[in-house]
Amino acid sequence: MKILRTVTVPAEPYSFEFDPAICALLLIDMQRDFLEPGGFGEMLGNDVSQLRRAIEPNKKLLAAWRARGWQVLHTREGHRPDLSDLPPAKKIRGHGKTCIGDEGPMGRILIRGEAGHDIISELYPLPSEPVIDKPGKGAFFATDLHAILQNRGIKQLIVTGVTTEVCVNTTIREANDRGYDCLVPSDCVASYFPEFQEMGLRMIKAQGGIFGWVSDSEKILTAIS
Ligand code: TIU
Repeated sequence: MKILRTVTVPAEPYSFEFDPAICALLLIDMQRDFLEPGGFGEMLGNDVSQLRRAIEPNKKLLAAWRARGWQVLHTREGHRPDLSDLPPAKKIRGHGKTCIGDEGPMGRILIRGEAGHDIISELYPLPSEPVIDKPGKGAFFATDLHAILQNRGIKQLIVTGVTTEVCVNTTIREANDRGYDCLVPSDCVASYFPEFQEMGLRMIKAQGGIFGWVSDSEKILTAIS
């Protein structure tokens, strides 16, 4: 498919040009357990305010995408209630007192169907927006995301969500190897750790955009308005 580069976003390492017909907004793991006070993330000792900064910019970008009828997809990290898709190594990693599948502040931790596993109300998916339930950090591993993107003719992704160096970076690397162009608005992704936020973004745009492009939501909103 020929890409009609109709929108140009100032970005690093150079402008990102995209065709809205084949460019989807992909929101990674904006889940209650990662972002809400009292959730699993905070229980592990993380400062959720570091992540919550990304909510408002995501709301604006999502509203703009929806208003134009452009494609939106969401992901959630989590597992089957019987834990059959949870690698034992992932379950015991960290030697925490509470781990995936245990009863947490908002239901069983990272289990599909539980309150904490769901997406925050501010960015809740519309019925028309596919939600990809993923058992890993990358959104392409053990999911139907690639098939859905191919069926919809999507070749370019605006990737937002949490956390920058974990699920966002893993997904962008997977997407890059599958031939997708990825743009990351820096204010729409977040990490519990400021130094990982910075390095997570620098690793994407280094070496001529080794994994993709980095910009911000204001530049995207200006470019599409
Ligand atoms: N979504 C995502 O990044 N999952 C994580 O487990 N992130 C952490 O930073 N722990």
